[in-house]
Amino acid sequence: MKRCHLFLLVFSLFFISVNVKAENADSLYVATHYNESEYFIEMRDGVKLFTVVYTPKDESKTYPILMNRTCYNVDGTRNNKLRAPSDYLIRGGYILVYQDVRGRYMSGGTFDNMRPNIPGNDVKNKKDIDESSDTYDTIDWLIKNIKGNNGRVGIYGISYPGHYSAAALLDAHPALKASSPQAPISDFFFDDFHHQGAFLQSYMAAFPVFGYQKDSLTNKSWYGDKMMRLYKDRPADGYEFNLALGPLKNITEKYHYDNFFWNQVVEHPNYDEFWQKRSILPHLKDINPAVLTVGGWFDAEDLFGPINIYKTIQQNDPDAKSTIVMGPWTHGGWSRERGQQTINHIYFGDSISTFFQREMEKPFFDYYLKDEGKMTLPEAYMFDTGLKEWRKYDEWPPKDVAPITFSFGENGKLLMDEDSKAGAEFSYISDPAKPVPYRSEIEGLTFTPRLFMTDDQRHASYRPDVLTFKTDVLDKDVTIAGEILAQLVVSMTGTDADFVVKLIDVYPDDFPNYEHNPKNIIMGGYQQLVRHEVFRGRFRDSYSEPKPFEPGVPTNVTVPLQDVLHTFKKGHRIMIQIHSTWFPYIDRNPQKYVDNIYKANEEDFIKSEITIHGMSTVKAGGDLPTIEFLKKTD
Ligand code: PG9
Repeated sequence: MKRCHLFLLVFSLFFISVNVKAENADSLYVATHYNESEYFIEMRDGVKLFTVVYTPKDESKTYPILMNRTCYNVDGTRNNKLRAPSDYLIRGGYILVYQDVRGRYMSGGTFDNMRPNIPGNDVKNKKDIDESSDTYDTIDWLIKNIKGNNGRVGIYGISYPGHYSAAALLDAHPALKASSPQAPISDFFFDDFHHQGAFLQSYMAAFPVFGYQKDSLTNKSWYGDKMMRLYKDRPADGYEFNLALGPLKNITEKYHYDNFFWNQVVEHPNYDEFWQKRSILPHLKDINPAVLTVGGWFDAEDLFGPINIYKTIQQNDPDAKSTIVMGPWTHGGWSRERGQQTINHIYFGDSISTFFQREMEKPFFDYYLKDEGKMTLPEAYMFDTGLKEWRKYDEWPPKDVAPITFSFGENGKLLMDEDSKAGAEFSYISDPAKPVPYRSEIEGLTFTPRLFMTDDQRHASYRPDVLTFKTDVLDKDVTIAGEILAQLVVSMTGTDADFVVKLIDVYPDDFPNYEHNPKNIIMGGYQQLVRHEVFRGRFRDSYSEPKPFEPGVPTNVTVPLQDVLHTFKKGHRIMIQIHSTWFPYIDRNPQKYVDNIYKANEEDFIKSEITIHGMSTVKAGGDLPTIEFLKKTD
């Protein structure tokens, strides 16, 4: 088999395993307990969506329908090869349904990334189509045509399928009683491809999957040759490979020149109407079905999504039947059980995914779709990633938690609830030609970033272009539960900059090594990343109207980090790092203001001396005030 075919096979298996759960139920069980059938269900505009249906052979009773809509090919769930949902649900007495969304694989129509929702005052009769109307039409057909259903429907999915599970909530079909958006994408300007306006260059290789329309109904990928443009060289070192690429415009010229999604990203560098209309957040109102939103605290792809979908539903409808679960997982990790739950070098406990599947996910669907069991799920079921234990909350973020205010002292001292010395300044030279590596280890060309979310930050601490502040050794446990907001006052010699803010747990020097790690991974003194965020400074006053900095003028930049629940244990230290490049996780800011960084030239990339002024603070914990311009709909 040719190398490139072998690679495509490996890549497809990786992609399926990452985006559709590892095979849970053995095919023999499925073959002996289910009948499989396949349909092309007609939508209101005549487009037909390919749908695979598994009905229990035992026809003595009726069953709820549990559906999954995906852009990643339902072919993997045909012929009894189910990979979702969990084994508990596959063996739990449900009619299981899997559908290719519009424009993907065996379904008709045209694909649109994060297809804009078009609210209709009468969803049943609105003429416009979107994921909400496609879900409505599918449910309507299933209820009327699939024998043995009990008239109730649930939907679940991870990542893009998680987004479709959230879209199902909008003008929901009356039979839809429960939805579990898991690692759902909410808005591509804050999930996946961008963080607060900065482009995730670590996603560069993912674009072929989403940027070409297929020209026929097919259960095979049609973009493999575009993937190979990038992977044929099989770079061993993603940092070097991306640095050698130079400005982003070289990616357009060399790889993605005919990719419609890449070209949309290039033409829409700001949070304009193109992105705003693709956000699901403004539409999450009047939610009737029960919602179980699930996320991973160390999900490098969709962490913004679950947290903000849950918070938006809560804000719009405090009485909604809505629960959030956040556990020690990477993207979709809760669907995979390996016994020991480890993320890169860090161990979090055993059978954590099983606990979620058995004690949270299955009881949720059993209760709302079958009236079985009791609803004992809390408002928020959150895993403390420092104590490594589950916690239940009546509200999230907790309002009864007083935030800690961190500020920056001399000699790298991180101050807690203590002001920095008047006039204190901390400077570094940020050089886009020598960006801060985002990994502690060498990795090749990523499809998406993953393992850095708990990575050791000592390689960054040693660098002069990384400001590192740490507390004294803690004499008691310190828990941070809730939101984090960095309010920086910055100045620079350039006219644009990015700001990376990191919250880090520094282990004691005598912390024992973990058995699952290679011998060279020293846990004593480990600087574990707990939370990070990136902010492209040009968007400091508005995501849709960027502006340059004035050299030398102290300027406010607010960096909202995603929520955490982490206890820094006695004997540990709390660390905060600030820097302005993080590569190739994000693209390099030229640091000379240009209108569109995707079209910047080599000569636009300049060194800049950046100063963080002492009045900067990082507030952590509790329910912090929402900064007006940070609201996602301008
Ligand atoms: N949110 C994930 C993703 C989207 C786009 C590119 C790469 C990953 C996912 O759907 O798996």
